[in-house]
Amino acid sequence: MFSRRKFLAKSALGSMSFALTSSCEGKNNNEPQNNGEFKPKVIATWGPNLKATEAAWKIIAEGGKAIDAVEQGVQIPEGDEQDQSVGYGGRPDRDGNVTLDACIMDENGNCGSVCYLQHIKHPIAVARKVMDETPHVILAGEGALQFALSRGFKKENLLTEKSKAEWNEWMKEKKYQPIINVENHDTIGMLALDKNGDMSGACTTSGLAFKIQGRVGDSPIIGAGLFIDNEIGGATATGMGEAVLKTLGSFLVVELMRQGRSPQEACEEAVMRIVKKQKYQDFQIGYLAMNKKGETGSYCIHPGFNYAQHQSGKGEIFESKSYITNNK
Ligand code: SD4
Repeated sequence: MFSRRKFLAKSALGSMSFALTSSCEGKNNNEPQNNGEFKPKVIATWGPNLKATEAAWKIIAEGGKAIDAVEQGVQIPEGDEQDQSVGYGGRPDRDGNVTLDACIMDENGNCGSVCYLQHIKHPIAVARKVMDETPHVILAGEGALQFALSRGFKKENLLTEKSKAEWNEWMKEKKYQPIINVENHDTIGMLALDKNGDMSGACTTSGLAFKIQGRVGDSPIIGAGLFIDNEIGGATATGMGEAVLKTLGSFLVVELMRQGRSPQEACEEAVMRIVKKQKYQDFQIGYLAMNKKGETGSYCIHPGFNYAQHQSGKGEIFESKSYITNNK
């Protein structure tokens, strides 16, 4: 299995001093960047998701829409059994059920979400159908499954031998203790800006490993695990979902950008809101944001969070700045 630690890491965060001009009118704030054109760009939480950003990049590079790019891009880790934090092969809850959370949001503020979805390999595709084909935003549990089946999705066993073996091992002690950056923090949150200057995002996860049955995290909750405002930009989160839910982190990051903060400054402030009130020593949070000019920012609590990016046909991995490194 692919270790993110082996990735070449590079800091992309030194040169960001941009302040956004807030737009209060109209649906879009699509000012062309260079020579009247937008530079498409896609970013995603965690370096190993470079394959996912590449798949999304190909779509936007050919003039496709950001919403299609993010939906296709995040399906790469969803379908990869080696990725034990997303989709097929995800680690189960403490009763052995693989339960998936996902959401998607487009440039018009439309969104769709599924939570506690079982037996469906690509929850993001179901979330897209909730957005496109129902009057609702969130479908949960059995209802989400029945909806997926009614739309032609196949019922599958998502618990692989590897994840089952880890669960059996965990059952010996039944001690819930998340391990920062390693055990269970590999949710993919993806943001894409297309040639039209439109932004969309997607977020998908199997949630925290060995969670209590029924637990839903931040990832399928619009404003927590993901938020897009096509006037301003987008943000997504990874890590201990409870901390993100308590602060509605992705919405916060976008609103801070609306007030003039750079993506980097906004991510830092959102992490600080958590650090000030919660026992941050024991868990990781990583935020990733992009504004309408394609400028990015990321920040996390503990060192080790990184993100993948594709732009101008080039894929890169960037290491995020962290609160603990900077302050201790
Ligand atoms: C959750 N935020 O369910 C997710 C977990 C995560 O990588 O980020 N995993 O709380």
